[in-house]
Amino acid sequence: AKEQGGQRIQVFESWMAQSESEHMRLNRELDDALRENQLEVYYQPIIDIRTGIISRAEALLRWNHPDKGLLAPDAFLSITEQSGLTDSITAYVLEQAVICSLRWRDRGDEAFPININESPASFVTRSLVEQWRTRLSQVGLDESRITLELTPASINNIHATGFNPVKSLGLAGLRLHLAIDDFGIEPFSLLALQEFKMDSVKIDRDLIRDAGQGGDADRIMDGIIGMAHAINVQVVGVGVETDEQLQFLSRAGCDYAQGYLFSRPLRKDDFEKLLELDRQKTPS
Ligand code: G
Ligand code: MN
Repeated sequence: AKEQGGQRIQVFESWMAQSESEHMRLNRELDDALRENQLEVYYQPIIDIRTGIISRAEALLRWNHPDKGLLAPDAFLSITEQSGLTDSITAYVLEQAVICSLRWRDRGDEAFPININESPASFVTRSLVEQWRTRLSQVGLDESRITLELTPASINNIHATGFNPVKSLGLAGLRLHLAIDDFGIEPFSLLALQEFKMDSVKIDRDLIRDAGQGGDADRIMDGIIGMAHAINVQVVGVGVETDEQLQFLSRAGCDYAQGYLFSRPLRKDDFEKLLELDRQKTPS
């Protein structure tokens, strides 16, 4: 924080513990990855619990690393956040999501709703939002079809700087939907639900793990769902792996579920096949 002029907050990231050379090497590799199409966006379905059908997808960035195999963002994003590559990666993820959203129609023949994570797409700068706005209007994609998932840490950061993207950048005007990721396991101000006009919260898989056991986790989730619904915020359960967890979420009135019980994150083509199968189902 001092290096960057002081009077600011800098959240500790794992890359800071790595040596400078390791950091630089990864940066160079990532630069190659972008140019050599080693980056790929996977899609994981998000199911409407009431009807049982796929209603949206989360876009998840993966890096097909030549030596290390398939890498999830945790393994490399904290590095990109510090590099000039961020904007290119952001643009790449958005571009992929836009193409798929336009290609995969929902049941009402509207563009398919897709969630993007804020970490591969740190959008909270004016220029980035402008870039997105331009791109979405160029392709004629209704902005509300793209949802941005923000982490509590990033909401805290935004809060600490006194900067409100909804007000300052007119995100409400842009009509992008916002979701809070990792909800329930990291601290953040509940006021943000209101101030940032969140559309949904995603209950973290650490809480979902104990769902349906009749313990405190159930009561906490009942509370989260009740609170969210009282202010018109929808709830997604993440990391749903068992029927028991799904049954609990259904009873508790949770709106959406995402997890291995339904599907792992899939490559674009595989997701498309899954979607075709799903379309043949009648909503329950
Ligand atoms: O924090 P976020 O919601 O963006 O995390 C999504 C990640 O969670 C993805 O990388 C995905 O592979 C992983 N994931 C998705 N569903 C499940 C699940 O049912 N169990 C576990 N353990 N991980 C999951
Ligand atoms: Mn997410």
